[in-house]
Amino acid sequence: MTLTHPETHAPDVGSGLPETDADPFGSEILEDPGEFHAALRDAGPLVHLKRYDVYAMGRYEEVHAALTDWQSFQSGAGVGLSNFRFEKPWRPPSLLLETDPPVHDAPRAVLSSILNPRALRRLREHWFADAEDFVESLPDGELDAITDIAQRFPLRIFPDAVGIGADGRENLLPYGDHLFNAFGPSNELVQKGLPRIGEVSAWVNEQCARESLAATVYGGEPTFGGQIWAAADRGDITVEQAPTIVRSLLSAGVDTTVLGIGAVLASFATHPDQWEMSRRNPSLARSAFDEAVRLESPVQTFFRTATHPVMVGDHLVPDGKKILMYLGSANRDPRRWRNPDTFDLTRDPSGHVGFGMGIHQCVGQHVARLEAEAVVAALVRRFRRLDVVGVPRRHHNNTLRAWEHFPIALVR
Ligand code: HEM
Ligand code: OVM
Repeated sequence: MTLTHPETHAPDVGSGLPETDADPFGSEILEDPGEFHAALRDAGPLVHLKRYDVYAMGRYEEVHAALTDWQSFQSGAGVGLSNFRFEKPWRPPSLLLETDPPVHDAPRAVLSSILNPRALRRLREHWFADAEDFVESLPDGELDAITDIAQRFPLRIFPDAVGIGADGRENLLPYGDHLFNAFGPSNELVQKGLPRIGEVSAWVNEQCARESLAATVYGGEPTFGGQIWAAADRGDITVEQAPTIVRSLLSAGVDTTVLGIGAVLASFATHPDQWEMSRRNPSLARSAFDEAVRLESPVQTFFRTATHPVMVGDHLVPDGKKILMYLGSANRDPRRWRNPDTFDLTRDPSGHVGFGMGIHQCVGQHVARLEAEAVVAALVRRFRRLDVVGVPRRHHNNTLRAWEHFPIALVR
C-alpha cells in the first residue's frame, strides 16, 4: 500500500499530514490487515483516509491517549463511520457505547455492578462444570475450532446467564455480525445483512422486555437481564433505559466472545510450544486469553469524534471529524510490544487495548475471560495436542477480525 506525504495540502488537513487512498474496509485489507497497519504506524501518529475523509491512529501511544480523553474524543456522535450529528442511526443508540458522560454514567454503573468479578463468582462454578460436560461431548479427532467450539460454547451458557429462552438463539450471531459491519461504511458486507436484519432485530428487541427474561438461572442465581430490570425498579436507571441496556449485552456479548475463544484456539493451534507450556502450567489458561485478544484483537477498530479542534502529533483534527482508532494495530505496535506478532504466554499482555481503554473499556471483559478460561482449561486438561489439519478461512467484517473455519484435531 502507498502512503504519501503531500508537499501541499487541502485546507482542512494539516500541513504534510500523511494520507492514503487505501480502503481499510475492502476485502484485501480485511483478509490480512498487517501490512496496512504497519504502514499506518510508520506514517506517523495521524493519517488521513481520503476515501472516507476521516482520520486514523495506528500507534499504541496515541490510540491509548485518545481512548482515555473522552472529553476531546467523544462517543456520543457514534463509534462508527456514521456521524450522529448529521445522520440518523440505524437503531436507537446504545446507552453505553454511544453516549458520553453524564448520560453514560448510570447505565455504566449498573452494568459494572452486575458484571464485576465479585458478582460473577457464583457463575464461575456453573460455567466451569458446563465446560467440562461440553468438552467431554466433543468428538475425538477432527473438528472445526470455530463452529464446533468457539460458537457453540458461548451460545450454550451466555444467553442463559442473561435470562433469555432457548428458542431463537441462532439470531444472536447474525445480529452481531450486522451490527459490527454497520460501524463501517455501507459496503457489500452491510448490504448482505439487510434482508434479514428487520426480523433478527425484532427478535433481539423482544428478548429485552421484562416479561421475556427469566429472573433466575442455575437454581437461584439472579440473571443479568433480571438484575438490569431490578436496577430500574430501584431507580438507578429509568424503566425506559432497561431494555436498551439488556440489548447491549446481546449486542456486545456474543460475537466478541466467540471470536475471542476462536482467537485463543487458533493461536494455540499455530503455536504448539505454547500449548505444551499450558499443559505443564494450567494456570496459564487465563492469561492465554488476554494474549490472544491482544494478538488477534477481535474488535479491530472503533471511531471517535473530535469535540473541538484537537492536536494529534503535529496535526490538527477539525471539530466534528471522525477518527478511527486502530486497536488491532496498537496491540501489535513494535514501539510498545517486543515480537508483537507472536503468541507468547511469558509476556505480560496487560495494557493491551483489545478491550478498549478509559471510560468505555469493555464492561463485559470479566464475563469474556470466565467463558474462555472455562473452555480452555477443560481442553488443556484432556488433550495432549491441538493440531491444524486443514486450511483456515477468514470471515470478513467491517469491525471484527474473524475466522469462518479453523480445522483442528484434538489428540488425547
Ligand atoms: C465495550 C471488546 C466481550 C459488553 C467494549 C469495547 C471493546 C470491547 C473494544 C470498547 C468500545 C469503545 O471504547 O468504544 C470486547 C471483546 C470481547 C468483549 C474483544 C470478547 C473477547 C464483551 C462481553 C460483553 C461486552 C462478553 C457483555 C457481557 C460490552 C459493552 C461495552 C463494551 C456493554 C460498552 C461499554 C461502555 O461503552 O461503557 N468491548 N468485548 N463485551 N463491551 Fe465488550
Ligand atoms: C452496545 C454495544 C454494541 C456493540 C458493541 C459494544 C463492544 C457495545 O449495544 O452497547 O461494545
